[in-house]
Amino acid sequence: REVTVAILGASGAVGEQLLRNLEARNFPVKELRPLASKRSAGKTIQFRGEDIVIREATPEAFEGVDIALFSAGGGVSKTFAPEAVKRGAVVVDNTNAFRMDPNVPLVVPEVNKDAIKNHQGIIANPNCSTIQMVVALKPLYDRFGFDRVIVSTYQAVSGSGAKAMTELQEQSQAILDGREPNKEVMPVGALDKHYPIAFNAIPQCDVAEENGYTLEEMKMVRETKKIFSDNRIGLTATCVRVPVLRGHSESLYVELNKDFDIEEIRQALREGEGIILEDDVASQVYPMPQTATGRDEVFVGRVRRDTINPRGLNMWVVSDNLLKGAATNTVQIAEYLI
Ligand code: 11C
Repeated sequence: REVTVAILGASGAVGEQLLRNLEARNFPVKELRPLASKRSAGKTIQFRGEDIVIREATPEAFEGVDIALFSAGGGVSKTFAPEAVKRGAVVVDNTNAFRMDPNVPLVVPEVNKDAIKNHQGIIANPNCSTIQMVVALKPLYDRFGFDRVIVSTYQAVSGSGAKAMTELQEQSQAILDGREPNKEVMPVGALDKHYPIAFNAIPQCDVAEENGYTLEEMKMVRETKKIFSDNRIGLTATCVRVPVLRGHSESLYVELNKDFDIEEIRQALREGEGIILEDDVASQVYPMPQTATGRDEVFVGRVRRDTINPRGLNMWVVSDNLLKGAATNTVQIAEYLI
């Protein structure tokens, strides 16, 4: 069956990848309806070789829409998701607005696709750094179990949107030219204080929470428990922004509940859905953002046993944050819907 698909946030970094993903996966689109704020309405996007004008998002713009893919910020989702659902659409929301709502499934198909069928009109797409981590953890969870995960992230600027990508490029050029770099977006656009991300690493992704962690770090903690439906998972995260345009990297330490042979771990990862194992440090084979960019899979490497705890495992996980971390996961959910 062919469906009418709305994309809210069509002119953004993720919106662009949603369009390319629908094309690449031959999603059965009858009508594509790009929507955005008043500011971006009137611009055109390209879909299957046609120019389509972006319409302003209004409640009425969702009349006749079957599936609505939202990626325009949490506030916009809160305003328009109920309006779209009221008009019969199913919303796959890429923001933080509904993720922890008990009535909203939070889905990474490789881990919990069965949760999709319990939706009441809205399905949430997790945070990008959570998605790639849980895909890599899933085969280990199934075969060995774990209660303890320590993750440190090395996140690309595209996680903060298209403006952050431009900022990194312009700052790099300015510094190379000996000019003072402009600082307006990183680490968090809405805050007053900004630091250069070019030639730097900033240990802050998203705003601070009261417990001393950042929102990005607490998203990883909360979302992981919900996706695995397991409140025992004790996860701690440190999220760091690095001067990379696309592709989040993560260093994971996992304490497994069973003894393991390292070859068994590699085999489990090789067989894991959506995972590509690139693991041979002696031959300099490991995942990197540059080689993961433009790919839909989650890449895992540097798999090794902890030197102290024989049930401790270290690994390195990389994925394109705009694809599996956002657009690909969203479109996969939409595929299950139809
Ligand atoms: C980042 N993970 O890299 C964020 C971007 O909650 O969907 C995605 C934010 C979200 O800054």
